[in-house]
Amino acid sequence: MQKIILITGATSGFGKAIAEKFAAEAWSCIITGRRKDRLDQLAQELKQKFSVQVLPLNFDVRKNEEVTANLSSLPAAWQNIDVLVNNAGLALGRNNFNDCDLDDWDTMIDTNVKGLLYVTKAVVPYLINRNQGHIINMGSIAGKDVYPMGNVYNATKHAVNSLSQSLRMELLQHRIKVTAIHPGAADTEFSNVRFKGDQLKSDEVYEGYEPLHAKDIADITYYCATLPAHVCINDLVVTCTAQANSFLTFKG
Ligand code: NDP
Ligand code: 8X3
Repeated sequence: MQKIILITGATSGFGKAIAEKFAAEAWSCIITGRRKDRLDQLAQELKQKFSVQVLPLNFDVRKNEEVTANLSSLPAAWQNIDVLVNNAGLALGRNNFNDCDLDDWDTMIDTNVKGLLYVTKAVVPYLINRNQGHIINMGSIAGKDVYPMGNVYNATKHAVNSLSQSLRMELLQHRIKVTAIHPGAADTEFSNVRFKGDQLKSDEVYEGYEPLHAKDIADITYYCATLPAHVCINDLVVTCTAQANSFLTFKG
């Protein structure tokens, strides 16, 4: 019986690398995201390269009706989910409080917090049914401390940190593991999205040091997901060697 992983936000960055890593290890993958062309292409690639089962589900995590329509009545063969990775998320803008855009705040809160909740609510019944499972939430170093002009993004990742702790306590009785991974700066499409396509601004974030790469987070996620049943990494902060915390990176 192949193990099954569900990864939100698999169309780029960490999510895509996690799908590739688990598929390479013969896991069946449910991959999700809004960009259908990328999702379908990744599904094709994983099937061809690794001969695994892939179920691409195209929805927006901010819309609970889309989340439930896609996840609440999965085909029977896909209901035995072993690992859920709540990865979909984003930052928008990096401005002083007074200069921030209200729509950006709404989008970050709706995606990073409410989206994670909607997906988890839809998937948890499958895990409870089997009295086993593992939820891995993608937090951030920004959810462990804060940095100037990170205001609402920081707050959403603090919420992920807090929800991970609550879920861990409340799902203990069902033998469900909850891990929160909190990465520092990584060179995915994250900064391009944050700066709304301004590639120069995005590139500046990673100048002068080697950041984390998506593959690093994929390997760490795989390690967390494949520990023995009695072992759980609850909380894991990981940065590149040049980064001490969310506001101090040595660019030398
Ligand atoms: P990317 O921009 O490369 O990937 C983000 C993924 O999230 C995409 O697949 C995107 O898919 C998906 N996504 C965004 N909004 C939605 C939505 N409304 N509905 C469904 N899917 C959505 O960034 P990363 O890989 O870096 O980010 C992944 C996670 O890691 C995020 O939660 C981010 O906050 C976190 N993180 C990133 C760090 C970094 O420095 N890169 C460091 C710490 C944490 P699509 O657009 O197709 O919907
Ligand atoms: C992404 C890392 O430091 O840019 O969560 O917020 S940071």
